[in-house]
Amino acid sequence: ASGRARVVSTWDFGVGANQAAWKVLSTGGSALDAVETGARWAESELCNPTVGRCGNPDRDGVLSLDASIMAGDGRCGSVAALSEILHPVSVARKVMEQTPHVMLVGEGAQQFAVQQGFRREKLLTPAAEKAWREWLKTAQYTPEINAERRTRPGDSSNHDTLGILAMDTQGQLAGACTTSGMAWKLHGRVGDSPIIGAGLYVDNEVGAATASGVGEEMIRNAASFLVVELMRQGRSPAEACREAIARVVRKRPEASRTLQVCFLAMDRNGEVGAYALHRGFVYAVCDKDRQDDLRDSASVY
Ligand code: SD4
Repeated sequence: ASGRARVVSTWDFGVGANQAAWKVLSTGGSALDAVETGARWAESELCNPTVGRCGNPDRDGVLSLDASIMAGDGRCGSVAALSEILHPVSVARKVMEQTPHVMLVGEGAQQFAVQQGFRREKLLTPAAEKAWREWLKTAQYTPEINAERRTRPGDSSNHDTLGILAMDTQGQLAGACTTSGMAWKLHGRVGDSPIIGAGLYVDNEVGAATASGVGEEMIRNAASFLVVELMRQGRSPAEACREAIARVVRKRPEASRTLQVCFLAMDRNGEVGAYALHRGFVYAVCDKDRQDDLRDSASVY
């Protein structure tokens, strides 16, 4: 029954997120439930410095989380700068389903989460707090390329978000994105992950895209929307990601040498593609034939 169902996720930890999502897809569940389940796995089980409860805090020592969720029919919800709530992606889904809005931020998002029954809890780990105190000694904000692959929880790594895209047995698409954002960011900084069209975009007519890396570049280029629109014009997922990366480079050639930007896309036929600025971006693909497929993305540098 799992037929054409497929789920793809950013980075090597995407394998775990996909496996959680696959339990939903393989039993006939919806793409929307699948991506939420995969993102929840990353938020609570992963414990890395860039997603969920073990994330590194901002410059002021506050762990603030961003997440979004989108269905292929255009329904979407997101939260930004949300603190002390374990599952931002589920709050994003509540914003989508229980409010007339798309996005809630900061204290208002937290207030809404508590009203919806989410528990407020301290999420900053001792390791993350220690890393922050260490960082304070120099207080230099220098995002690293491919942080996740080189570091362990609590290290001073900077980015690597979970972006997850799924197609269910009915051919419906959905996506989600969840992150603690850039470590040591200014308090109040919002990245691309909760911004529909930047860190995530899904359209049943075409396909879905998500992003990881330095979010400012994705916002500047409305990047995930761009990838989906390029697929609409006939590009394959890989070509669309490559062209969007080229746009990022064109706009900021110098910055592009030191920042990582990664795109992952899946079209409505289940074809998957990716492209990154720098080497080292990997993504996980999962369907009825293989549940632990990890692929290397091509890159400019
Ligand atoms: C952000 N895009 O907040 C996120 C961070 C990230 O891989 O993706 N890291 O800018």
